[in-house]
Amino acid sequence: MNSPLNQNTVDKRLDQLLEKITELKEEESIAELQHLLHQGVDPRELLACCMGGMRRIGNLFEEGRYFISALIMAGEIMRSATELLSPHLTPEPVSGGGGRVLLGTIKGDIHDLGKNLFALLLQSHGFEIIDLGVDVSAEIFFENAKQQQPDIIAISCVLTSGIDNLQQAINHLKENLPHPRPGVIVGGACLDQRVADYVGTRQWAKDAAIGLKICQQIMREAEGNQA
Ligand code: B12
Repeated sequence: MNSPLNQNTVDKRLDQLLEKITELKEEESIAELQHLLHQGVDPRELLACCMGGMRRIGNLFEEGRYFISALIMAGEIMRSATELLSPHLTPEPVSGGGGRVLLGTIKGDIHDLGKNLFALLLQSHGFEIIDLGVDVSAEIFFENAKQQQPDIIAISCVLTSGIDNLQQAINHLKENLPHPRPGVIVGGACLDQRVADYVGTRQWAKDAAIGLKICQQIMREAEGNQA
């Protein structure tokens, strides 16, 4: 659906939405999101605006102007926004055709909103998700990988303080899983090339859409090896 609002109006409304989110006005933010969605504004633009709000709240927290209660409220806003936007962001879940993905957030980290968005995107492209939740240790990833035999293990890491646990989990999986080993992909806000090198993985993404492409590539390579 094309938006009846012109781009200038949309940009202005998105700026206002960003302000509302940053000020932690949950009800107003969700009402505005609903309104803009009905006006035909691209849900990806709306999601990007919410994530921008999260970054601003995070920065205010770092500067000591917001406290932990603000992060909790931010999480609630992001959860409601994701619930509202999800059906509009991805096609209907497709069953089969992708691969099996064992997914979890690394030990010490309880952020799950990004992980859940990534799971949703994968499901809508035919992947089956086995979600281990948050605060998942190397041993739990390993035990589940042994039992469930996934094609891919995907680990979310948002906190910088989770990086050592991430490295430990990747080493544990590399050392103990028998060949052919599932592909491992890591993702989340704290990932960059330096972190990926440090934890010992080639496959990483800061963004769920790039993560999906990498998972599809891993599946193509695995099929190529079987042929
Ligand atoms: C909401 C929030 C919380 C909520 C989380 C609620 C929840 N259920 O997830 C709560 C209140 C629990 C929380 C707690 C804390 N938080 Co917090 N939190 C945030 C905040 C504001 C938003 C996070 C969010 O949901 N973003 C939206 C999602 C959709 O984005 P995302 O996670 O980046 O995910 C995207 C990608 O990264 C990717 N992705 C994610 N996972 C994966 C996995 C794979 C495999 C792939 C491919 C892709 C992928 O896909 C998503 C879409 O593209 C951020 C600020 C920010 N800049 O993001 C701080 C932030 C992450 N938190 C921070 C901190 C410090 C904390 C605390 C330590 C605070 C404290 N003193 O207690 C605790 C830690 C608790 C713990 N042990 O985990 C810091 C982290 C700094 C750092 N570099 O380590 C941030 C950056 C704030 C800041 N600027 O200081 N937090």
